[in-house]
Parts: sequence; C-alpha cells; structure tokens
Amino acid sequence: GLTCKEETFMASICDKWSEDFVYGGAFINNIMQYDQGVASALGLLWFEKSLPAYANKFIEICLQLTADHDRDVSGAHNTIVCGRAGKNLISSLTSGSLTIGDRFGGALDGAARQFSYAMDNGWSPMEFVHKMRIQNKHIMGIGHRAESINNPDKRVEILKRFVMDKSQFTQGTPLLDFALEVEKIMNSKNPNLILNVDGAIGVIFVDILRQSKLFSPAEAQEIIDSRTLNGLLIFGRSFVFVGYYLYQSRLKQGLYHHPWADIEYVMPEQIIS
Ligand code: Q5B
Repeated sequence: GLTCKEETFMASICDKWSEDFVYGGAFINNIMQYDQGVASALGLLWFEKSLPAYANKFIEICLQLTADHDRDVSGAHNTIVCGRAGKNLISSLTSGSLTIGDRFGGALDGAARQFSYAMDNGWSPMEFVHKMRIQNKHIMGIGHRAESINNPDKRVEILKRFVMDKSQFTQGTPLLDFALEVEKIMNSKNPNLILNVDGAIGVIFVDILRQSKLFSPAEAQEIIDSRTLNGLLIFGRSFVFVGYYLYQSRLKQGLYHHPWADIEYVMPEQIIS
C-alpha cells in the first residue's frame, strides 16, 4: 500500500508562491509597496508576525545604533587582523562576529532573561542585585569598559528617549524601569556599572514582546529563552565589520604583526629536555 514519508525538514518562514516571494506569510510585493522597511522583513522572518510600527522603528534604531562602536574593540580588531591576513570578506566578518558573547555585545539575551526572571518573581531591584552578588554572577547588560555615569552611552540615551516618546511608544516599559533602578544601585558602587547598550535593547525588547499583544505570554517567554535577541546585535554589527573589511581592502595594508615587546614571554616553570 501507499506509505506516507515524513519530510525531514519543515519551514514556513520563506517561500516562493507562483511569481511572488512570501516572508512569514506576507507577500514581499506588499512589503515593498507599503515601504515597510528592513525591520518589517525581520519581524516576519524571525517571528512570523507583522510587528507594529513602533516595534519596527525600535528594531531599525537598534540596527543602526549597534553598528557603532570604537575601532579598538574585539570585533573590529579581529575583522581588521583577518582582513590584513589576506582573508576574504566572509572570513573577516566571521572572525569579528565570533568575538560576540557575554562580555562583548552578546549580553542582550542574558539581560532579557535575568531581569525578566527577577521582575516576574517579584524581587525588588535591591534583592536582584543581592542575589546575583551572593551567586557571584555578573548581571548581564550592566557595566562598560569605557562608558560610565559621567560619560553616558549615547546609544542608550537614544533608546531611552525613543521609548519615552509616547507618540511613538504608547506602551509602558516595566522591565526597562526595573533595569534603571538596578542601574542606580550598581552605579552607587562603581560609575562604570551602567545599563549598557546590550542591556537596554534586551529589556526594551522584552517590554515590546509582552505589551504588543501579538505574542501570548508563552510565546514571548519562548523567544526570551531561545536566545534570539543577540541576533539583533550580530545583524547590526555586521554593517560595520563589512565596513572595516572594505576599508582594509582600500588601504592595502599587509599582514599584521602585534608589537613583539608587547607580548611578554613567560618562562615555563619546568624545561622539558
Ligand atoms: N562588575 C562589560 O568589564 C564588562 C559587573 C560587575 C556585577 C556586572 C563587564 C561585564 C556583564 C556583561 C555585559 C555587554 C565585561 C557589555 C557591549 C557592547 C559594546 C562594547 C564596547 C559595543 C566590562 C570591574 C568590577 C569587578 C566586577 C564588577 C563588572 N560588571 N558586577 N555585574 N555586570 N558585564 N556585556 O570593565 O569588586 O573589582 O572584582 O561582564 O553586559 O559589549 O563598546 O566595547 O557596542 O560593542 O573589564 O558597548 O561589566 O570590568 O569585569 O574588571 O569588573 O566591576 O565584578 O568588581 P570591565 P571588570 P571587583 S556592552
């Protein structure tokens, strides 16, 4: 008799129907016609939802802001060194991207998870700080090497201004408000312990997921748990990594050698003969 073979893969994200492409159930022609921008395509491809205008605007701001960083940070450095070793665009971009993690640009998910867990469990900001301290854990989304309360991160200021503009962002931001209280406590210990750009994006995104009414509480939690949000920074940062690669190509600088004297040779305790 007939046997029904189960398909190995399933995907409803992207397809071609007759002459049109479909992104998460929406025809690409419509996306183009209504000039909905790159964030609307992202919403359809990541979440299979047509996100509200304020959420799309927020994503667009994040993509533009996260491209920015100083030329001396891990990702820029790796991209430049790889390009100067004569590797191609993909290798250089990958080399830079591989530095993204908890300490550098990859704390969005951790911040979303830690802060929402604390608030959902009814902890006060002080209790949260205390519990993290006794577990000897860093709070994701807090702290910056260069920025501080005296030298605020302009990107975070822009994000905060955006969500405070009620004409754009009519929803409340309970998790951001919670994170700002945590920031105050951390600041009183060390001016560098600010809510950083990863933290601000992570918590605002949770606020959007929860308040947009487009996601059930379980769906919103699944997105938080699935460690998706770092993708925003990876996407935004790719712009600048490609920029660094292109700049190196124009400069035609040769292979990079780190100054010899800057790497101390440490004598092994035992010499194996
Ligand atoms: N302390 C970011 O470290 C950094 C603490 C803390 C409790 C914390 C650190 C950290 C959490 C992860 C995070 C994203 C590694 C950072 C980003 C994007 C970026 C980057 C760019 C871009 C900085 C000194 C003292 C110590 C620590 C305590 C520090 N952080 N305590 N919770 N979160 N943050 N990552 O300066 O008593 O002296 O031992 O891990 O959010 O990546 O532009 O470069 O656009 O690319 O090396 O903006 O904060 O300081 O680790 O030596 O700490 O503060 O325990 O205390 P630093 P540390 P003590 S945003």
